[in-house]
Amino acid sequence: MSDQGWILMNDFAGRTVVIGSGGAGCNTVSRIPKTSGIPVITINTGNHDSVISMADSNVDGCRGDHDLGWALALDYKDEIAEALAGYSNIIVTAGLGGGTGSGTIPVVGECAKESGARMISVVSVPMPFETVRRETAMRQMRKIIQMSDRTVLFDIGKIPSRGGDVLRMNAAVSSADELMKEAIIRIYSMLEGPFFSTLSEKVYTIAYQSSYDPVRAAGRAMDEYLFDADPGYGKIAVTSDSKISRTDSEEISGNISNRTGIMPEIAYGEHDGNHGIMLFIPISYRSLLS
Ligand SMILES: Nc1nc2c(ncn2[C@@H]2O[C@H](COP(=O)(O)OP(=O)(O)OP(=O)(O)O)[C@@H](O)[C@H]2O)c(=O)[nH]1
Ligand SMILES: [Mg+2]
Repeated sequence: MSDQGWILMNDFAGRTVVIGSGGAGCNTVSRIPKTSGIPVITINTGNHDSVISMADSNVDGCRGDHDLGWALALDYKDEIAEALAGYSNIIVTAGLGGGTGSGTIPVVGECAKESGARMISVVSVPMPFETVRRETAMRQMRKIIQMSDRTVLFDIGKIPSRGGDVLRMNAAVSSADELMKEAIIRIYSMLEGPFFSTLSEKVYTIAYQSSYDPVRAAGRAMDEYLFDADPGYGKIAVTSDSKISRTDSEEISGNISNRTGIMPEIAYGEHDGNHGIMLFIPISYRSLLS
């Protein structure tokens, strides 16, 4: 690695924290292995064994009222700011459509702005049959996109199963948690390493496939956009948790650029064996904001 690479890594290493807020956010971050060494802060309303527990233990959530979640988070802003102090990168995750998670992110965003940290939001929108929550989530999402330096969006209703069918609620939710956790770990390692330039656009969706054959995994991941992604827009980032040979890497780049006209950036890990290939695909967020 070049000298410059080391300087970048030294500048950023240990500077990233992950926040899970609300029921969905806390569930997602609980999947991050303790052995990863990733610092995690949980925020919830009432007694939920979270690091920051807003309101009394007899209160059980904000019942979908994000104004209440926001007002509570403002009351706890000092605690939140203290927990975030010293970090330059904040990855915050929540399921939109509820009260606590959706209400907290803007306050986390204010704390980030005040301390000069950047905020990456990893958020999901509810299933289509959760009609009201989904509409609320779409409105909340616009604000979150505007406040965040980068946003990664998951549409729980579009999470495909292995066989290609749409998943039932419980399976879709736990699948979303797993994918979001995976994305958080990848973003964490990008932020701690010299790769942040890879996420150059503002809004992303992700697609994920795992296989012993990285070329096949990348090909199949292209069929799994989890939001209305537009692969013809901006950059595509590919990460793998394992080593990829130069030949495989060239084949993946070739396949993706043939299909989208975009030459992807590939960042891969150090492990041997099974390849978990994740594609970060930019969304033309202007259409989401209109
Ligand atoms: N990924 C994931 N999503 C969930 C889970 N539970 C619920 N959701 C989704 O996330 C949305 C928000 O739900 P919660 O996370 O429970 O809401 P909250 O932030 O705790 O807000 P309040 O309970 O209203 O204070 C729901 O509409 C669901 O679509 C979960 O365990 N994991
Ligand atoms: Mg809740």
